Amino acid sequence: MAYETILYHVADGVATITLNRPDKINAFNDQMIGETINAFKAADRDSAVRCLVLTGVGRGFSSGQDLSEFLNRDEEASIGEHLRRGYHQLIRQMVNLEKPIIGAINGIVAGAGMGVALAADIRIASDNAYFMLAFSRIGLIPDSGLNWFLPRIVGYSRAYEMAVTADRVPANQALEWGLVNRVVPAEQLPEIVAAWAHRLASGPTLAYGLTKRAMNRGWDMSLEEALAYEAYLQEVAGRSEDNREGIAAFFEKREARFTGS
Ligand code: LHQ
Repeated sequence: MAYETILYHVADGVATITLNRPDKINAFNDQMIGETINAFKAADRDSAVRCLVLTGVGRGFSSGQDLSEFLNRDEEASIGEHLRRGYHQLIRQMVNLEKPIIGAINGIVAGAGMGVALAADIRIASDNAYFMLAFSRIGLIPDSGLNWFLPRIVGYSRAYEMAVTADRVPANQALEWGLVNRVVPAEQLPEIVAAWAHRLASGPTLAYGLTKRAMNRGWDMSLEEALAYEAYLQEVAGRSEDNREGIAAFFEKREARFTGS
């Protein structure tokens, strides 16, 4: 499929989706939301893909919604409908996709771009990146799942502070708050992310996918429900080739060769 606002590339088990509207710091217009959803669907369907990377071209990951689409909107335009048709599908697609997604945070992250970044499973940020909620500066509330993701990741008070001040949270503070897993020198981001992606794509990816499902569903479960659900999913993992191979490799004192099956 030909994309115009993103780049999509698959190599060595890793699908890389690159937001590509650098003159607007990768602001999401309708086309880019649609193409990003389609790329995630393609990576989901492709059994050769075992790990995904989401990143951006230029000095930002994403500045959020392309505000030019809302500058002179007519009275009938519904932001709620825009969210339901676009961002909600994208966020769901990412969270329900049972393959690890690495957000390679290459710079500025603002507004809905932050919701998309937080829907990734692991975030590795360049040292010049910053996060900014931006919404309150234009009289809006956080959206794109941010009211769900952000307090769970950083705690309510930090999340609320970010929402009402719209202040920038630089990479080092983002690391301290748990918004990102690692901060790396900007020039080394591509190679460090590639090493992470290779590592994950060579792992027991069926188990990685089930882990993602267990942890995401677990947010809304009681302990009893979570115990029952993980026992059920462990039955599935326990019947995998990777489980057999992992145990054999342990006793043969060698590296396991996982296939994700
Ligand atoms: C942009 C944008 C942008 C268009 C930079 N749009 N052009 C959902 C549903 C419906 C409605 C509304 O919202 C939502 C969810 C949301 O995401 S709301 C939040 C939307 N995002 C923002 O409010 C952030 C707007 N951008 C900024 O505040 C700044 O650009 C930041 C702080 C991100 C970066 O500042 P600078 O480094 O100083 O760069 P800049 O402002 O000079 O931007 C570079 C260019 O990119 C510039 O264009 P120009 O033609 O002057 O070079 C900006 O107009 C354009 N751009 N963000 N979201």
